[in-house]
Amino acid sequence: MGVTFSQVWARLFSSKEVKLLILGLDAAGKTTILYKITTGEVVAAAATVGSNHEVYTYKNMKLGLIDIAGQSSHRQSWSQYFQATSGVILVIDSTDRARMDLVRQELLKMMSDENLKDALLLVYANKQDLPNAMSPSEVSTGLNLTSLKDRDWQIFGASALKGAGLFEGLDWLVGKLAE
Ligand code: G3D
Repeated sequence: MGVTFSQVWARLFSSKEVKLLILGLDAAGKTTILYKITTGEVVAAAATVGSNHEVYTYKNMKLGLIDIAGQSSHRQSWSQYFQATSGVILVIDSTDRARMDLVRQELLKMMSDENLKDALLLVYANKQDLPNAMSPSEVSTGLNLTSLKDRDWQIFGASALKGAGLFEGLDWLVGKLAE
């Protein structure tokens, strides 16, 4: 998966958006993360219908962040967004032990999609501010991340509410995109 100098140059300085999808089950914290990153605020938002799209320039990279609704009825249409995606930001509610298996299955499904074969995977183990949250390492085990072959992935503990961990994750992603 070689990236030439001219590709890096184009990614860094062209006005083209780097497409990043924010995915995860409903109530994982996707919309909260989108607006915490782009506005610095925790914005009270109604449940996402379809998607929210924000453009955010970070470290000279123009990121097109697309937060897609995660209810089961919407998950079937996730793949419609996959084309030309550079990275997936998977948001996990770290307190939601009951649905870890479901997220793992959804992750496997999306990672096997041809349109995402080169996409980076950033996982936010969100809601770390809550006392019953699984640690990032527990979430990683639950998702079986180490089984993902030929995939650049990284997991970060995060709290969208407190703003913790979000930019550490974004730094990793942008660093990888610039490689
Ligand atoms: P979604 O876009 O993935 O569906 P939302 O999820 O961003 O709408 O968040 C769902 C609920 O989780 C919201 O609470 C939101 O405030 C809360 N939430 C998001 N991130 C965190 C976090 O890091 N910690 C805690 N404690 N809560 C978080 P409401 O009450 O509005 O439904």
